[in-house]
Amino acid sequence: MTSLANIFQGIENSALRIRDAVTNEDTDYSAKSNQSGEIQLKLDILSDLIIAEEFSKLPEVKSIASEEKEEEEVLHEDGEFLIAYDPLDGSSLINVNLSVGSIFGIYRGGWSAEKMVASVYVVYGPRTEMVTAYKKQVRHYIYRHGRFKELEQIKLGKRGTLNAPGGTQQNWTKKHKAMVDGLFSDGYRLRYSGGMVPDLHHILLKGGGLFSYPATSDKPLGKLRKLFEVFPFAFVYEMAGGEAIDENGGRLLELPCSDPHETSPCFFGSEYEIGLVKDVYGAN
Ligand code: AFP
Repeated sequence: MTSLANIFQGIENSALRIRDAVTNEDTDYSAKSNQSGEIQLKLDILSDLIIAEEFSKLPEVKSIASEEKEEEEVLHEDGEFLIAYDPLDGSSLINVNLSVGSIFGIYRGGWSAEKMVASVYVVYGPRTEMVTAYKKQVRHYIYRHGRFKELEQIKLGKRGTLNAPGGTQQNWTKKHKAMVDGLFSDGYRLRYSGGMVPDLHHILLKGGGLFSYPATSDKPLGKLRKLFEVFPFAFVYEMAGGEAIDENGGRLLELPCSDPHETSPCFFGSEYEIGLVKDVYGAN
């Protein structure tokens, strides 16, 4: 197996263990909070440990950075890849039994977005699915009868029908609210669960739409973390034929990242909806 295939296998192994934990363990809070100040569930900590343990078995993994850890951890000095991950995104949704996910960005030679070589996410819902973006292909797998079975590759249409607007409405700017209202007036349907992984997966599988998490009055730099959430999904969306931009209309994958826990306003979607964002935000 190639080194990356070993990493994908390590992610599959982690995913099955996390899926079991999500199904069987309770959803109590721990006494700790993460770097972003969010109180961690015991399941966040357990998922983080599971992934770190699986990657520590792979000599190709040089170091890991996790949303749940303060600092990068070196696993194998001679390893080739760096992996940033959010072990259990949306974990506050588990006790209401909505879907959650794990997100991985795989880098070679540094943590900057242009050094990303692959990205992967796993959705834990009624079914467990995995999506890998690598070498211009977005592959989709479903866990069925004891193995991940490959389905059709994912491709976004030029224009979709779904609208997933993140953040609290009262904290949106006027132009953002006008844009969201405009999409609804055009017939777009609201699809927002509060879990980035299932919400972005939904848009990818239904052919297109827009997911936005803008700058808001309470979070002027957005909520979603570049390294753990934004860059990996930007990589998937671009490879699926969509676009992923910030509020200035630039590619998210060209943003600098000086701190692993840095955030950015972000927009992911198909060509038509991203064109609208650029119009509204004055980037066209
Ligand atoms: P949690 O991991 O705290 O549940 O947050 C999930 C998340 O980071 C991301 O998955 C969602 O898209 C986003 O937060 C939702 O945030 P809002 O509730 O502010 O829209």
